[in-house]
Amino acid sequence: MNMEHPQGRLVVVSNRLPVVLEQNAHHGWRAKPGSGGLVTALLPVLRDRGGMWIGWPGTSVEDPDGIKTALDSASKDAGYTLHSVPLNKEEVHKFYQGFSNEIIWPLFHDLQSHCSFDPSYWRTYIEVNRRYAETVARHSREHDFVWVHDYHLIHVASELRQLNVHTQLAFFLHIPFPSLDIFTKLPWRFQLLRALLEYDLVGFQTLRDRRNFIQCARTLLDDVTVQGKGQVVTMHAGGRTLRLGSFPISIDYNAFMKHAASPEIAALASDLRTRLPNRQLILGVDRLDYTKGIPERLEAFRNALLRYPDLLERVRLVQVVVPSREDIPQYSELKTRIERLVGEINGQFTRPSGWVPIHYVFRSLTRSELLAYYRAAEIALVTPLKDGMNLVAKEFCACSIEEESVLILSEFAGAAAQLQNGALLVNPYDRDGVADAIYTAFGLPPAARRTRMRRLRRTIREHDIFWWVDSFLRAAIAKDLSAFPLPPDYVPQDSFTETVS
Ligand code: GDG
Repeated sequence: MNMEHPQGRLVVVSNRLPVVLEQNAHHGWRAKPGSGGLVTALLPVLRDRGGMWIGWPGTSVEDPDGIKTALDSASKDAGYTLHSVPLNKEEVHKFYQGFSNEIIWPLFHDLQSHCSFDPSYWRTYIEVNRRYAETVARHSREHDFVWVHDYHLIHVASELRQLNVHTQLAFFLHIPFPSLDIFTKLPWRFQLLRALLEYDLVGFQTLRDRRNFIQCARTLLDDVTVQGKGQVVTMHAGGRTLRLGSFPISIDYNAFMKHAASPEIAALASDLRTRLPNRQLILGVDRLDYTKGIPERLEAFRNALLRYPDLLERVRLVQVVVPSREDIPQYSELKTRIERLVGEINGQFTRPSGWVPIHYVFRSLTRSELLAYYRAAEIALVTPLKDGMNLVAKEFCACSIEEESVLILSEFAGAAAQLQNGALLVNPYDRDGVADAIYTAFGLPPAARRTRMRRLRRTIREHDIFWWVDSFLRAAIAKDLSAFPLPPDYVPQDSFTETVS
């Protein structure tokens, strides 16, 4: 057990439980423990000192006994306890789709025109956050360390304090924190800001997110002071003292690397490559989401084909779009827009030789298929309009076993702060700039590719998901914050390169 971590049990709270629930006509509900990066990283801590995970099981079907039995049995396999917070259909609509995904998600990604500021969403958000807090209060004890995740649950600490829970509470925001001008558009800006102050530690993905938060607090609240300037600082505000840190989330680098190097993935990747003789594979992998900049990327790709005819028949863009949040109207409109653009571009450039510039996949890939694409691709095009971090960029590098591929990365992905020394950084709105980067990547000699990719892989290997969990937990209790200097390769995203085309 790491003595530099908080010593009580770990209580993880997230919107969704890390399980997949299935209903079977004969055996009722079954819950399969999840296998995402966060679970993998937290598992050793949860098993070491005991702990639990609290969240919504992902179904609005009301069968509390059936679901509890399934979660109890999954808990035995998982090595930690799963507790569910049931949500009915209206709560899913107003708390999850509404306040979380039609207000905070677009606003925090700088897209206030996508927000629907319905006051009833706010009321349900508070009620549901209260329910999560009650579940935490029911199951936790005095010295537990409660770690709440993400924008769905900002209010949990505030509710817990009202329930007289005084254990250590920490929060990590997986998405960006917006600048003052954008944050102040939120009708509930004071409430949300004060709610964050109720935690003892608040973690952001990047220094820029933390700086935005501090600026909002300084402007909206009285008597705010901040001490320190490293990865973790101390803030005094609203009569409370808390720590604020920048913890860029990461991946299980070794697991990705080893799986990508396996004979299974090597064979799948080589199969993909033989279907593209003499061509470079450019890969885009994104959830269906307007923050990911998919139409902008397709336009930039079209621009590249128009401006650089050398690329014709020499590249293929594989764009994987994973279905997500299709119940929200803007997401189904986005799907239609992407499909229209793919059709247009393919119609415009397809050659009699059989070359089709874009291969479009609209489904979730298996992990093996995804890794085969990562390993086979020469270029990854990761161009979100704004992203908390972007794990696809890191996974692609980890799987680039031959180290001969190129990452083109948006300046507005949190990952750019760590990866700018090896990636080709672009402004995703700049169609000429992205087209130039595609052409540069296409022509980059193997030695230059290797130098860049090695730098990227080293950074990700040294700052993997286990480093992330460890630094977060240590930041919660460290006596001396000078033990958290900024990593040397971690540069705030304050400088932008002028591209002249
Ligand atoms: C949020 C923040 C932040 C994708 N397609 C398939 C698939 N994936 C997996 C990837 C990756 C994950 O989904 C996507 O993670 P991202 O980080 O890229 O993006 P969000 O889903 O928006 O995540 C983001 C993250 O939280 C963590 O803090 O980085 O900024 O928005 O792991 O591998 N997995 C499979 N098939 C697919 O087709 N199996």
